[in-house]
Amino acid sequence: MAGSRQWPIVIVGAGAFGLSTALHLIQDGYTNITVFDRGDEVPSPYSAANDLNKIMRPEYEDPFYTNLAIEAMAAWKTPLFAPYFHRTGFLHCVSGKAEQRAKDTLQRFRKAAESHPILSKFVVPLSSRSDIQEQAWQLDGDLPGWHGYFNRFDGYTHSADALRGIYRVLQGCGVRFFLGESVGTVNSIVYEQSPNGKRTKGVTTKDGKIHAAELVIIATGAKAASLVPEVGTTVEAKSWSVAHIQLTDEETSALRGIPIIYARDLGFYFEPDPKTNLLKLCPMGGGYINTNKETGISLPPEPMNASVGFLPKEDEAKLRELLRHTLPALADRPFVKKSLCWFADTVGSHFIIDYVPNSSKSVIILSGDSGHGFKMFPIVGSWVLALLGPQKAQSNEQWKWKSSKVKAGSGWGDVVSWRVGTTTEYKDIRRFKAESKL
Ligand code: FSA
Repeated sequence: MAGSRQWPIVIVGAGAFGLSTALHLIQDGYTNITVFDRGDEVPSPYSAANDLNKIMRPEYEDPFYTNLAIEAMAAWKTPLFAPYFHRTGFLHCVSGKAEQRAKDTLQRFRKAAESHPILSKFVVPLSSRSDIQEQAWQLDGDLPGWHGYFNRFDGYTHSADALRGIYRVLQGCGVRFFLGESVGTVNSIVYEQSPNGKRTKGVTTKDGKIHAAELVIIATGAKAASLVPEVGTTVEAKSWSVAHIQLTDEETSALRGIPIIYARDLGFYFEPDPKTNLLKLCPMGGGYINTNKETGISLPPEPMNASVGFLPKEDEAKLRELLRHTLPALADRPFVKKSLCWFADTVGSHFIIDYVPNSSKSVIILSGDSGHGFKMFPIVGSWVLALLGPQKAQSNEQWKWKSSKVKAGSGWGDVVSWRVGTTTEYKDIRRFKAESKL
């Protein structure tokens, strides 16, 4: 029966958007859910959320997202998600050398936090080195010209562990998982003609099987255009560097509880992970795209491990400066576990949560995390339930299917207000890697 809770539903992608959707569907009584992922395990190496941690900060320049992230924060505090949320606070600054654009962005975030009825009481202004050291005594660098604010409401999430934890819950609830290159790679969505265009019948996988479904949900992030070519250039695979420092037990212990240390012009880092003693850092920048000259579409490079093991030299310089300003004893430590993390970027940084046009409402696309999606992990699936509701339509204009009139390969990260720096083609930084080996 159409629309029944017994519908076979296929979710492609066991990342943050896919798993959250499976969770909400199960909680809503759907009983026949199958999730596919090319990776051998969850967390999948293909998921942007397969990462030590992600920032959980509700203040946004746009009040809509601020309130949404506050809703997500409440969900992070529930028993299912609480083990993965750490409220360390968010020390959000610019250094004295920051360009005006970075300072302006900081001001907008600060205003969003200071003027919000829930957030305001958690915010402390930071105008000097000693103000900063009151919130994070471990920062013994000069903190040259650093200023901004501290928000005690905020923290970070352990994203890989959160994916793993929810995956286990879903397995226990009877969600089926097909993982790995052969059984988990979905090659195509199968359609049949219907009175309103076409309608899906399921998906095919690399091992030659057909899996029947009444509803197919594509949650493949930066790879959205591979299965739904109509996405075209509206989703741009874009990446940012991630690097880590391997600390000792004592160093991890000494840094326990530090907030996220963020300079909008340089980058940010997190409290070290007590299990692995890894301290994760990310530089700020316009990101890297991988545009196919013929199609104009940017997709993550293949094979996936091509993005692992290097850090562009500009990014390394930013991270070393960030450490010199804040924790100089670590400034010259080797970086380990270096990689690029590929996101699904959209021109306005809005998510895409909608039906694929002309699919008779049988295919849904979830994409466009734009580098700020993981904080919503606990609630993404509720947006899918809303789509399945009586209206069967996305009522939020910003999350609708985007038209394909975006200039190909434009690397619009340059114009996203909260980023500083220009977008570079991935092939140009790979060239640097080859040179650096000589
Ligand atoms: O929601 C957040 O504050 C995450 S920002 C992380 C980041 O690396 C950005 O700094 C970058 O500009 C890009 O959007 C990817 O995500």
